[in-house]
Amino acid sequence: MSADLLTADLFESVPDLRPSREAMADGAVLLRGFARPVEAELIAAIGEIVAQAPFRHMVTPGGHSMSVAMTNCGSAGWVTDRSGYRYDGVDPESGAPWPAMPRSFRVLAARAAAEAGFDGFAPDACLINRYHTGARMSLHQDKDEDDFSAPIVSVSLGLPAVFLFGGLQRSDKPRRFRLEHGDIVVWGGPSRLFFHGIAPLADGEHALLGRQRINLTFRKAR
Ligand code: MD3
Ligand code: FE
Repeated sequence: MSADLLTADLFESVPDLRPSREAMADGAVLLRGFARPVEAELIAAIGEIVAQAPFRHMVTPGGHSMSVAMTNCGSAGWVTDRSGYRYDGVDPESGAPWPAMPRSFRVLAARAAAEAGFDGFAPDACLINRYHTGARMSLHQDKDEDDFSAPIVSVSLGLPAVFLFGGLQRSDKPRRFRLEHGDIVVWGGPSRLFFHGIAPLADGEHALLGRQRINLTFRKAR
């Protein structure tokens, strides 16, 4: 048997680890594995941010504590409390500015956005969400930003999650997508204001992050 045929047989049985692109909706592009080459830098940078601005369970205007723990980096951070949702330049827990957005974050977000057709994406906010087993995010729209013409870029790390992707109306039946470690999604154009959420996180163990999922959400807030 020729060496070529043996090689072909071998690769037939091996999972395909190359990044791939999939359209989820008009303006929404899933870049599978796009963050994998920089996973170690991202995880190290998250550790430095969390040392300055720890994860916390914020309270919604309705008085419920969120199951997802959050922190931010960048010149604007998304916060919620009894008075409402807003972007704030300082961490309300410390009164200090949010940690600066690491260069590795900015470069990755801009590259992913460009890959999806949005050149010149310059996020000023990065919300960092941490999910433990059972944590979820109910269906909502992201509309606290000043400019909806900029996309949102999200990076999934750690345990996989089921992403719920609806439409412009809350009543639109959500489709389900599995988001895995290293996946990036760019949400722009018509999908920018679509309702979306995350189903309760299933328990598991991730080789790099253990029993958690971390999501980075890059926005142009101001
Ligand atoms: C679709 N976070 O922080 S990221 C959020 O995985 C949020 O933690 C989820 O929704 C998470 O607001 C999902 C993906 C995401 C972010 C913004 C979107 C999807 C979006 C805006 C419009 C449409
Ligand atoms: Fe959202």
